[in-house]
Amino acid sequence: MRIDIITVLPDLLASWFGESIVQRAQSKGLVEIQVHDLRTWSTDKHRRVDDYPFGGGAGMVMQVEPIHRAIEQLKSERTYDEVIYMSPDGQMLDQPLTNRLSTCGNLIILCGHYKGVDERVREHLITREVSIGDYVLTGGELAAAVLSDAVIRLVPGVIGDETSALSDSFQDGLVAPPAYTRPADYQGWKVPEVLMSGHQARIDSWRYEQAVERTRNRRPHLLPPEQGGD
Ligand code: 6GU
Repeated sequence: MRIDIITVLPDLLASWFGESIVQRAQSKGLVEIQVHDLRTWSTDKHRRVDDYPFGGGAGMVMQVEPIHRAIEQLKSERTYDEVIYMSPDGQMLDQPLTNRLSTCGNLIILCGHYKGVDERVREHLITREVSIGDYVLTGGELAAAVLSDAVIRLVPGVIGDETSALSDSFQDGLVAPPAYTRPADYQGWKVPEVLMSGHQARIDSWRYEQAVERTRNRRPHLLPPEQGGD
């Protein structure tokens, strides 16, 4: 999988992807992340990529031309499955969307800034708009890092224990059950007996019940109505 990120803050993202599990995934050749400075495609001598909004009002708007040139150049080099624009009014990122994107070969992610992009970018160049929650960030970069991280960790081989991505919170529509490790009794705080019983079927059903109970309490919208969802 290859992800091309277009941003006005390339150093910020490059440092994030230069560390951690994502870096390991890149050195293993499982994913390739290329961060591009939008200013590279500016035609302005001051390398500007934004301008005042028509009709007036506060804040600057990112111009269509540099973004168009950036996306066209990338598209001339390879085929992309999606051109994603990170925006607080986009489709909410959740595990089903993350799963779908993890099966893609090549993605472009455009990070918004200022008062956002010229609407013609969204009309003509973008295939999907994604938000990471109902709150406003100063730019789309952190959101792009969140989306990329969530997607990359699902690529086979990226995280050590492959079954662990499948047993994540949300992966089966439930949050994760409680987990414990040694000691079995810490100053009187005890681990549930069933986990030490060695009886795998009983352990599995205990974990399932706990996951359902926790989902009902914390994320009822994930459950179907017959399991107490809303
Ligand atoms: Cl994708 N961008 C910005 N600027 N703020 C956000 C967001 C994205 N998602 C949630 N808040």
